[in-house]
Amino acid sequence: MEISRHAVPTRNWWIRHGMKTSGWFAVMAVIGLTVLTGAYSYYSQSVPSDSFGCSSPQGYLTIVSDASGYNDSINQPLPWPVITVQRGSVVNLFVCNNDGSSAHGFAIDHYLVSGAAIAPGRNFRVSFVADQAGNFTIYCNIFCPVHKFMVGRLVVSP
Ligand SMILES: [Cu+2]
Repeated sequence: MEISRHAVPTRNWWIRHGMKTSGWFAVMAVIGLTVLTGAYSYYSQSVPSDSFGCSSPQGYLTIVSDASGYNDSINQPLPWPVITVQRGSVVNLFVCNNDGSSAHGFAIDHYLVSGAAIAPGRNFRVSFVADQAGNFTIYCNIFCPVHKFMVGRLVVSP
């Protein structure tokens, strides 16, 4: 009688402890999965797989920014690229950051003064009416490894 009374609580203690332990592991597993899922969705938002490669949308002029500047501008006479449009026309630009490691900026005097900082693998679209004629500098508005080579020009002819 005495032995069984002692034995039962001891055995129960181990069972309860075992259940608590497996319960704790289950909680940790759920937390771990949640963290992993969160990390995965953050990662996939940061680096969309379809951005690398820079396939241009219909009707957009494409500017690829990477370690070679804008459209290989480090190997071209600056400003590069030079985009020429008629005054009054709609300008659709697709700026694609194809750089695996560095963000690049994109700004245009008068037309896109606020500029955009484009993370690696991301792209940026901008459309505007070229309502003012003249020469407008296209430039990178954040510091990056090829910063001084990121100088292009938008020419709006009258
Ligand atoms: Cu830069």
